[in-house]
Amino acid sequence: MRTPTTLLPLFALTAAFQCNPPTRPVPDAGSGSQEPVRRVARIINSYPHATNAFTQGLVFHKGHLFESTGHQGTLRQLSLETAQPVWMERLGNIFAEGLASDGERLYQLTWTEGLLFTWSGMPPQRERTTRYPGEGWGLCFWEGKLVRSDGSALLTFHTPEDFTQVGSVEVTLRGQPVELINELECANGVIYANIWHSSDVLEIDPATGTVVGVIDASELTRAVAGQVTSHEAVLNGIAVEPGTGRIFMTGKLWPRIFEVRLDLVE
Ligand code: DDQ
Ligand code: CA
Repeated sequence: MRTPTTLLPLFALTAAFQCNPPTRPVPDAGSGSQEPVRRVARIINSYPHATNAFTQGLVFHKGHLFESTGHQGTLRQLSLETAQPVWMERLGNIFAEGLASDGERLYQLTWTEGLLFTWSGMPPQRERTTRYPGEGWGLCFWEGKLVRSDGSALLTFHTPEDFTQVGSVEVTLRGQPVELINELECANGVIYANIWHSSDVLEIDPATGTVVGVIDASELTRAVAGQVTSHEAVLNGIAVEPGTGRIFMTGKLWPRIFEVRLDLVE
């Protein structure tokens, strides 16, 4: 039994020498993966948000801010002046999810009901209900297609007309799949995405699924930390205002909607 113990230090030394690069480490050596840029979300403005709004989708539509909420689902038009919605429609016992605009219509997912609601007009009226398989989490509109997340690492692309699936990409960070992709926002050439129960927001290349940026939004979760009680009151809700480029973020049951600036971390 003495032989292995005396041999061990020599073996460990040899293994360490073989496994560690002799000089400086090479980032992403051999993996072909891409190192994302790092940003931090800084709060530059703060507005009231209804603390009964279980935010699942946030998007600008025809110049107004709209929100989709879960549990006893709603679609609501918001103003930044008051937490009270300007306009709201209740969906009864339907858990509404991601919300997207193609400029003409609003598209609203449901979590497990398998129903997509299409709204048109102002105030919006429910025009169509379309069935789809699987779960609905986040939704945004990119180059003529609706992009859906479903809690996995997959983003699926659908036609707005009948929600036929026409493609998909896997979201990968440094070559590894990222699960639990939630609320989405298509803007600035990327898909911004919340990860469920995380204060990191991803920037995803829509063509490949590659995460090209990671935004630390923990300043927002810290700002509401003392004001939310539910464990499910997580960051969820990203909207970029067309024209101005202003970026808004909120969370489920949060008392505030924040306007943020994204600063590059050098
Ligand atoms: N999702 O947003 C991650 C898709 C759903 C979050 C649901 C968290 C609350 C669970 C309560 C279940 C009551 C039907
Ligand atoms: Ca959004």
